[in-house]
Amino acid sequence: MNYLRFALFIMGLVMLGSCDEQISAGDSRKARRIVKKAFDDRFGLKVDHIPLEYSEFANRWVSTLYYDGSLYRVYVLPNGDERADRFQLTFPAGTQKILVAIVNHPELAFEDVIGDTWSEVQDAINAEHQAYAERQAFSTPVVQFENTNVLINPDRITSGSQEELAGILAEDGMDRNEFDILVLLDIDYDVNAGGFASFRGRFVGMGWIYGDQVARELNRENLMGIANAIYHHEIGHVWGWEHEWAIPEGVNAGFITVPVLFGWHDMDGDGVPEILDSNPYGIK
Ligand SMILES: [Ca+2]
Ligand SMILES: [Ca+2]
Ligand SMILES: [Zn+2]
Repeated sequence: MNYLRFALFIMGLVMLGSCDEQISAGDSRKARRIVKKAFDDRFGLKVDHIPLEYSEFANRWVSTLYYDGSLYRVYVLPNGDERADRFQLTFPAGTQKILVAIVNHPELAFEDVIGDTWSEVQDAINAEHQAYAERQAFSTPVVQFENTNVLINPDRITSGSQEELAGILAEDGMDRNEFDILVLLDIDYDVNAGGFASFRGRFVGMGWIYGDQVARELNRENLMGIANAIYHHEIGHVWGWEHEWAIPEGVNAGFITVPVLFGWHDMDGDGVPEILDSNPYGIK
């Protein structure tokens, strides 16, 4: 036996030896048992209907409960360990008041689209949530956005921080606290800045998200992409979404993750999605 073959033989033994401990994509029953125990041991929650999805990106199981003002989150790692956390944050439910402050760079001419194409794509986001609720036979959409768009003169923006924006709003007679989430939309065609939001924060920054192959104009397609980035991706972070959570397929593909992880699925069969349900997830 040469050294290489010997090394492979040993590796094979090691992998076989640890196989029993692995929680893989196929082990939903094992993962469910671990998650159920974690919710009970860590938080005293006895949960019958457990949201559970496998993350292909992170190679771990993800479970979330939006319950009693907190997001309870359990990850099950490949070695069977669990990571349980509890966060207070904005829930992905109800009518969310969004202030979109648009930096009015003269070359953009955003004032030409703010009242039509821009508000159309914002309405399209609400329509996606309405269509989802109809498919699920819910009596109301789980989420709707009530948008207020304001144009801000570029010379008023220096840091682009949440504090600066809140100060500008105050100068203009608006109160930051009247809005659930603030969005600063500052587009510079020369910079593919993308967007950001801090996990559990209530502030989203958004810039130009396209490369050289995309026309530098505020047409419907480009604005729809920007709206998707704000209302699905970045606001998803505000609600606690992490990049590696499962990605939806098929009819739910507009959403940033599978509905069950946001509490948007009716798991106990009473017709109400768990996040709006007065007795959700079968919790006792
Ligand atoms: Ca329900
Ligand atoms: Ca229920
Ligand atoms: Zn992100």
